[in-house]
Amino acid sequence: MLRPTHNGDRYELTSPTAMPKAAGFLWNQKMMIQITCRGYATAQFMQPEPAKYSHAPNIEAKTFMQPEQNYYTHHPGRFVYIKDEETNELFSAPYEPVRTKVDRFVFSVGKSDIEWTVEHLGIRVEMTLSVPTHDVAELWTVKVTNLSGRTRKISVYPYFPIGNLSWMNQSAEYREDLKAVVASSVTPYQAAEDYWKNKFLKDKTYFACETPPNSWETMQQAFEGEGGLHAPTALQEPILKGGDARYETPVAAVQYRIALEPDEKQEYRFLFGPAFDDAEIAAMTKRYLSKEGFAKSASSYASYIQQGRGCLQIKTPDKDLDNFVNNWLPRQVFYHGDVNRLSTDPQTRNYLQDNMGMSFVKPEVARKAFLIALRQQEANGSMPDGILLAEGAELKYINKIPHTDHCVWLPVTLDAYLNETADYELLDESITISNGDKYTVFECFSRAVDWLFSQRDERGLNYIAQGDWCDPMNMVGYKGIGVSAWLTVATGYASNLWANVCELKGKSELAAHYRSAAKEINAAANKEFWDGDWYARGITDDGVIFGTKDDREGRIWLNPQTFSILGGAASSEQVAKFLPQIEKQLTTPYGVTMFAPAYSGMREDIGRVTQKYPGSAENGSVYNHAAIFFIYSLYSIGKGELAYKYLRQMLPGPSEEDYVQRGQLPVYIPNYYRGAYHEYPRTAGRSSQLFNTGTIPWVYRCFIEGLCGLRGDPKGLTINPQLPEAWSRIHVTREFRGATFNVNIQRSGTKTVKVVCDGKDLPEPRITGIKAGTTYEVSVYVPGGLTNGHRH
Ligand code: CEZ
Repeated sequence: MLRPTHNGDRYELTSPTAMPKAAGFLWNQKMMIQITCRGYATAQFMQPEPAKYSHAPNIEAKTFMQPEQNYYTHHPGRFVYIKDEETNELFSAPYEPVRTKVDRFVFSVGKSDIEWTVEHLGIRVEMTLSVPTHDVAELWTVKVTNLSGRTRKISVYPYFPIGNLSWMNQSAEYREDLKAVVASSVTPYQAAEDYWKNKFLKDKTYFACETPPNSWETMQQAFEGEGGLHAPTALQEPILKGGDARYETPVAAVQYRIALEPDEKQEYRFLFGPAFDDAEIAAMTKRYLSKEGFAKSASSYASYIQQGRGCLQIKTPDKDLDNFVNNWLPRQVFYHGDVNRLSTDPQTRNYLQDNMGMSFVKPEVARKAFLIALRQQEANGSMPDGILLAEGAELKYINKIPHTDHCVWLPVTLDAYLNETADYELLDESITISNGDKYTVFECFSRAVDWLFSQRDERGLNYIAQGDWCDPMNMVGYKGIGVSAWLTVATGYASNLWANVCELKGKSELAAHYRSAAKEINAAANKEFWDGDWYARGITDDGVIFGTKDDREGRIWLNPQTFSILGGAASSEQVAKFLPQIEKQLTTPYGVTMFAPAYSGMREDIGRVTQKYPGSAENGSVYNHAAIFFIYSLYSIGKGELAYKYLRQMLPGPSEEDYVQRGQLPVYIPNYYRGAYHEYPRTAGRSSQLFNTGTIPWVYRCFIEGLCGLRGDPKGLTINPQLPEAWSRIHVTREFRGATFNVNIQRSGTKTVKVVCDGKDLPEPRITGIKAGTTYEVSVYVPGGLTNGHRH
């Protein structure tokens, strides 16, 4: 039903019904499209704010991507109807809207294209989707082959719904001069000043055909008629009527009436996307809409995607894991780092973490991101809720709500960047912040950490305002009193990390200052939040501590435990107390949940997180971002076995049962899998299908620095692999500071890690004096003999 092909470069799903929401996604810096195996699509483009060119039939949908988004017959999608002209039988590819049980179905997700092969009634339909590297458009190829061994008369009808573009003005017609269905609209607005902003929006959607069709229909209702989308009325006639849409919902449906000899094939190409005017449609058609244009674009796009190949290739006993880590994980890292979730004002913590991933893929991009972010630092050292990336962009939605954690992510993400690059010169750059003051990058970091310390109550605990890392925890501290246990121990972590950097920059006094500040804040956390077996999550405006054993819901939360490990608040005795509690209360077969039990209804002193459906999103799901912090913290204290167990659970599969339960292809990690494992076992494990998540750079970091143990330091590469018990050896290729390391890691009788580099025994497990352009052959021997018979 589901298998990797082409060395893991693609995944193929051979059923349209087993995992109906299974999807792939493609993007460039201006657009993104997610499309399911059944043909439903969600596409966005930037102008510069996110916009759509294919809508729902009755509203102009202007929402975010929804978790577990639901599809329905009229949902935007890309389809091809096939009609047998002799028998009038009908089916559609890929599967919707007709939903015929076909003879063969393959949904094949690649890194730079998505394909379907569908066979029915002796006809094969192959559909391929690709996107350009720099422009906004979908490039579609549709091939039709006669497999029946006899001459056939068929009609091929691409059907691309455009949906409701505007309640003010919308229409569509077929334009012979452009060989395209062109839908026109006016983006609705009310305020006069918006006219001047909207004037240059791309209010047209076009469907351009390389081969002129025999007929067409551009009005949704005329196409569908009384037959409905399962058997559209227009398809019952020999020829589409060539109708237009006059303030009626537009559609792009065209017809090719053809005869095919046995084995004969017809190939069609289409371009679907938004445009400002006719001239743009003509120019796009000229650039792309030909066999050569498509081929050129495909190879350029493949090399763009290839830029995200990352710095790690692994060969372990787990082939599915290798596929993911070598092929798909760096792709998702690159997606986040290269397009910032297609937002003009990414949340500051997202922006910094997405760019943390770029430290491993394109470090120069990560470097630039620090500068862009710090130029927006406030005069008091705080960071804004979002980082503005486009001229004229504004902070919107969640970024208008005060969250108190953004400064934490500066030292945290800098740590990864410096490990990878040792670019300590970054700290000497001088920049001008939001109010015009000039600082060095080093000073900006100190000021950010100082700000975190300044935002504490008399007990030394960090205020939460309307949220910390957990966005929807909006009512713990909205009166200005409530505090966050997570943020308190995370401030300790940030302070310690910053102290390390101060030390390396030769500022020992400052280093001592930040170390003692961390000690002090950790002591406060221990005094106020330690509940005997684990840390609480916070104290509300009314002084109520929560996330403790007295709570029926939200009893134990992962984040405060995790960051108490990372920041040093927790002693090893405390860690030994809470780890079994996490195991007992938070683990599921689909990963470790962010807290449990999920809230069953609103707690007005905690906020809207408790109003989310129990087990979904932040309300007690396997929220992968929280889970990966935890896994990272386990690697940091040498608990590689446990870390790996949770890490492996983050990937769908490899059993069929697991794939079906999660409902997602192993080509990305979603932001959550449903939790509430005990309350709602039927839905537990179900994927959100959202591929935007801060989880990703941390997963990559866990594989590189944790499992493979190949972590950069100021002078070289420190080696400390943490192989899962069941593995006796792995092979790793690691690109690092311009050099290549071929590393064989194996278990041996050694007590400590031993490294042989290019035939020489090293005195310590660390390679220094690395020369760019060199390939190093490295053997690493890790403790743990080969006594266990189950090892691979
Ligand atoms: O958004 C994410 C944020 O982008 O939620 C994380 C937070 O750390 C990320 O910065 C945890 O709260 O209800 C909400 O506002 C939610 O918070 C969502 O918007 C959430 C989604 O999962 C987005 O993918």
